[in-house]
Amino acid sequence: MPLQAAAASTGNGGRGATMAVIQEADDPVLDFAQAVAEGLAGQQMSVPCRYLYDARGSALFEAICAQPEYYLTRTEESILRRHVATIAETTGPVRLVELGSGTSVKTQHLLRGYLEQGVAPRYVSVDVSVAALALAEQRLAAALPQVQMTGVEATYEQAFPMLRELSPVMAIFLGSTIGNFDAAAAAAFWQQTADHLRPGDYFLLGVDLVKDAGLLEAAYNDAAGVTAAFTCNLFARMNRELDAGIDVRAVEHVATYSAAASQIEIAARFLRRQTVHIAPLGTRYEIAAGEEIRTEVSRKFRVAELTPFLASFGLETLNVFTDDRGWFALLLLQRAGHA
Ligand code: AVJ
Repeated sequence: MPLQAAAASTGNGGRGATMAVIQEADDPVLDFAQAVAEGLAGQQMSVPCRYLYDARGSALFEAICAQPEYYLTRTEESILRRHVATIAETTGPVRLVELGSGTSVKTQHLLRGYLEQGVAPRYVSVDVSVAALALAEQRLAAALPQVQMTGVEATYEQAFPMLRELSPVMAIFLGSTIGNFDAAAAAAFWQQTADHLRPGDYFLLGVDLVKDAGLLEAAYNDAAGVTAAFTCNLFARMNRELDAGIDVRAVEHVATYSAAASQIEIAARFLRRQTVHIAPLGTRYEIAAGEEIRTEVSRKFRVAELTPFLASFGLETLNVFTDDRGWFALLLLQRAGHA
């Protein structure tokens, strides 16, 4: 598919940050319309989770990270803070490329670790939300003006070729975002990663670990209802962009843990029968009362299973950093082989 690239200064006073916009030439609304249409046509209805992150969805996700039940962000941040020096020492000077960076809050700790080693890191941040990138850049320019940041609006697939060009590099994939991929998508992701990293390059991976189902379900059903609002925003977005005509008040967030699949499964349950209109395509879908549309899976991992799996793609685990409770892990990986 042809790519259109455009770079524009984001006007932070010429401090050297740039925003590169890599976007498919397709109309993004049409893209969303087609994804929804495809997802609603299947047996098990679903919508790809990346569409959760429009400007409002990205803001809601940030609010989720601050909820008391959502331990993931805080735990990962504490692990990162404790081990940045080791990570920076191990990799030495590398370019940092973060996938799905959101607003890059956690990454600031990492960048500080490199600065403390006397390395002024080059930081490339890749996200599908241009709003999140702009916010990240603003905050980073204020907190760490020494860091040269480039924001890239792109999907992971679009960003992979950059890794090879930026080597020596450390790719960064935090927050257990990898958990959004089903088994096939994860295998494809790791194959692509291995193909695009050069031998000796690094990968820093954050994963949420298997734990008590009650703790997991609480994290995805916060009392303040922010996660529910995040799920429902996908349907509000359909109304805004596709003129879908959904009564969002009759759509309910459902998140349950499947111990058999080691994953949280998130869906929107329609409380009454509704018609979803996809205006750009001129199509309609009837959703019956009680029917569910899957919006996300969030897989949970066991380090003892993950490391041999990653090794099968040529990614060696150099370190596993975890918290005292063993709730979350940061894996420092290195692409094996000789240059
Ligand atoms: C950003 C995919 C890591 O799975 O925990 C949080 C998304 N969804 N609450 C996760 C999410 C609902 C989050 N990831």
